[in-house]
Amino acid sequence: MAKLPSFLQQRDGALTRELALSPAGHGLGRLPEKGKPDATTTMTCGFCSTGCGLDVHLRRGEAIGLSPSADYPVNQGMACPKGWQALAPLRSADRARYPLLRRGRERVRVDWHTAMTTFVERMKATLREHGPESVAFLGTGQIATEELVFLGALAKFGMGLVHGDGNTRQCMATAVVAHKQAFGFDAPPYSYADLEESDVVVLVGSNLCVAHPILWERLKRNPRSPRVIVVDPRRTETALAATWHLPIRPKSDLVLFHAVAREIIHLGRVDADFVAAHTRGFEEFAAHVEHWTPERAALATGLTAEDVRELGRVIAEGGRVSFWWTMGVNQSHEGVRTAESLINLALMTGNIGRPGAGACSITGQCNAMGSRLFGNTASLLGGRDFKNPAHRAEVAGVLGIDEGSIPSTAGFSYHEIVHHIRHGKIKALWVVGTNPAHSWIHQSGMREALDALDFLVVEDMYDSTETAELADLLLPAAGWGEKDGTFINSERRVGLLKKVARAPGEALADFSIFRLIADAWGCGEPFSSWTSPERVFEVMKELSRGTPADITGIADYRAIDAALGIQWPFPLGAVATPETRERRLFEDGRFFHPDGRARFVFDRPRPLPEPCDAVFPLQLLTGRGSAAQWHTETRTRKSAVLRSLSPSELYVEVHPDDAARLGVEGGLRVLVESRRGSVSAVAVVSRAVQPGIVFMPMHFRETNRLTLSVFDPHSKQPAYKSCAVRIVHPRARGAGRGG
Ligand SMILES: Nc1nc2c(c(=O)[nH]1)N[C@H]1C(S)=C(S)[C@@H](COP(=O)(O)OP(=O)(O)OC[C@H]3O[C@@H](n4cnc5c(=O)[nH]c(N)nc54)[C@H](O)[C@@H]3O)O[C@H]1N2
Ligand SMILES: Nc1nc2c(c(=O)[nH]1)N[C@H]1C(S)=C(S)[C@@H](COP(=O)(O)OP(=O)(O)OC[C@H]3O[C@@H](n4cnc5c(=O)[nH]c(N)nc54)[C@H](O)[C@@H]3O)O[C@H]1N2
Ligand code: SF4
Ligand SMILES: [Mo]
Repeated sequence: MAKLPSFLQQRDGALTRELALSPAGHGLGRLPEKGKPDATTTMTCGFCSTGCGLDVHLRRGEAIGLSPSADYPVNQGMACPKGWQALAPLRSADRARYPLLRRGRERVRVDWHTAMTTFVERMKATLREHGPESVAFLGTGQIATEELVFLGALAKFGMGLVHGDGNTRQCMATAVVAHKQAFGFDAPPYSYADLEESDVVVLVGSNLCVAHPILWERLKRNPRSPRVIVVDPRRTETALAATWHLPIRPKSDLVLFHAVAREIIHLGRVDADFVAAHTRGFEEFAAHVEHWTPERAALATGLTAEDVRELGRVIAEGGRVSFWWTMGVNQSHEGVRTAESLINLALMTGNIGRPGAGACSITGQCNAMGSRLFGNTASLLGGRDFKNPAHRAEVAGVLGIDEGSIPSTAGFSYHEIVHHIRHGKIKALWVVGTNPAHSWIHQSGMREALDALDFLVVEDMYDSTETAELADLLLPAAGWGEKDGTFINSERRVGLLKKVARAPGEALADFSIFRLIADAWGCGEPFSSWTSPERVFEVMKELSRGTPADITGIADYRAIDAALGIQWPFPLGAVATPETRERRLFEDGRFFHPDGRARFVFDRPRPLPEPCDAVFPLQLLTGRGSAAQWHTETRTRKSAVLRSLSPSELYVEVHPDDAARLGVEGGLRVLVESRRGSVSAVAVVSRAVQPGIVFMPMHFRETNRLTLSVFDPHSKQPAYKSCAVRIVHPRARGAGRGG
């Protein structure tokens, strides 16, 4: 059996049992014998935010296979390749099995006691020497909500850290700000059933077929033969399957939607009753958009003025219209205003709070919603505001801590943390469940930052990620399937994850790692009752009481299981029935601002931060490459099935006209260069991109060497989807020599 630190044995029976369960041997974690399953349990998929239900088939309590749940309301018997392969990443040779401590160039195995002692001594020494702002953390949208609550509370209220952010900043920050400004709370208003009840579905900057394939399947089940309109500069899989594709010029969405709003006003099709009863700011908005004629929009977007008018007509006369957006909107220098321009269209046409309607931000990671509500980074626990003294008092009351230990600001956002590491203010960083040395924008800046740190702690399932390899201390984490807790999906559904496999070696659930740290730090007192995820779920319920995301009516994990997931809100007294299984918000026309009204929020479009020029004449877009690849591929690369469905090499999509001009043929290895770096990629000549635009998938570590450090000013979200590049033929530079 694994050797346990003595304080751990005394303090935490649950943890002792967990370690005792883990096979302490070397090599692969012990796997259960294959054979006939003797039980089945349902849990939520751990990849994307769709949150499909998977039936995991067990033999003697351990997973031996899975299939999509037929009765789960989200996926109704369907799963994408990642879901089917969800168990495969657990059984991989590069799983982190033991804490590793850097000694010079080597990383040596240490026991948990040494790991915790080192963590505490180094972090405390840094804080003593350089002050409370010198240590920061980066979290994730891919661990259980209970773990996120623990991480955020421990770091900010226990350890006294001021700065911490999540990888959801890369992903959802824009939607969060847009929701708060327009609705008064970070509340995606829809349920997936709305996809099946719309007459017109407008998808903006969303490649649903690749990024949320099961939502695309739900849309295909719509019996109303909806018009599906895709606004995307690329002719994606989704655009090909749509009824109408608008190949917009990148980052011209805001102009387009202002012009569409103007068109609807000129057609006399504003829902004046809804606007008068439930919104504020329409007059100012109408005056603002009057400047954006279809002709001006045509110039900016590359569409025709008739396209712009037609889009206005279709939305005005479409019946039930829903607007869905993802990273093509969020990851922009003006993402928040663009998201709000879509919300404005829904509000002015009364397309919200009724079946098949809505302004719908689709989330990314399995628990991005949990991170937004309970991560304690940009928002105070429960979707509250750090700046609000009443909110601080509420949280202090629930946690039984001193109000003074709650900071009165949210602290630095992700890019500010990176900036202050590079400039010496932040000296130590704790990274949990994210891989910034691959995924962060403008990698040379990130590498400089990681190199400048005195102490880097990485808590991950694998010891081989780009970030883990740089760590001074690696904490081995259990993954999805190896621990209990809840996730919250895009439609606000709380679902369960369960322990159906043993973590390898001495890897521990993040929850247990946070327990160890709390005790070793000497700040465990407020968390002394937090002995299991379900105990923390009780705390989450209290934290949610009275907020728009109130879940005090969810009795316990068993109730979530029985109801097949439960959407928030679910306040005390709510009853789960088949009829309430899929619910949308705002059906009563009341929004979360104190006056109950939604706001029209708008601004002038701003110029592209890095326009193309004679030296860098091509605009680079980045994003998801295939349904089988997940982000930095630490997990999906471990499945032979998923590997066989994915490209093995970095590629760049180039339009045939550009390829001809450059003398580039498909399959040729070229250099793609921006002002920040140069990377080698295989050319794919394709009409999926417009002339002047190239696309590269984010799943290869090289891509972010090219991207530009630009952020939306309101959400601080990185603008991954536009920078200027050039393509250099190998003959010009000798690129690709030797293959
Ligand atoms: N298979 C797979 N699925 C995933 C993920 C994954 O890694 N792999 N990741 C998950 C996560 S965390 C996220 S956030 C989501 C992301 O899901 P999506 O946002 O759908 O995926 P992306 O490919 O990043 O970007 C979507 C589209 O935005 C377009 N776009 C770029 N610039 C613009 C623009 O200026 N205007 C418009 N209108 N469109 C533009 C791109 O051409 C691209 O097709 O996917 C989730 N699902
Ligand atoms: N160029 C470009 N870059 C992008 C994007 C883009 O469109 N273009 N998209 C951005 C977006 S939307 C996102 S969300 C980010 C994603 O960026 P990352 O968050 O960096 O990507 P992942 O590969 O999902 O990293 C998750 C890490 O957590 C680990 N992990 C998984 N489960 C657990 C667990 O239970 N516990 C612990 N401790 N670790 C775990 C995995 O092994 C992995 O190392 O990338 C962003 N980067
Ligand atoms: S669509 Fe998303 S949640 Fe559903 S199986 Fe695929 S990765 Fe999992
Ligand atoms: Mo994301």
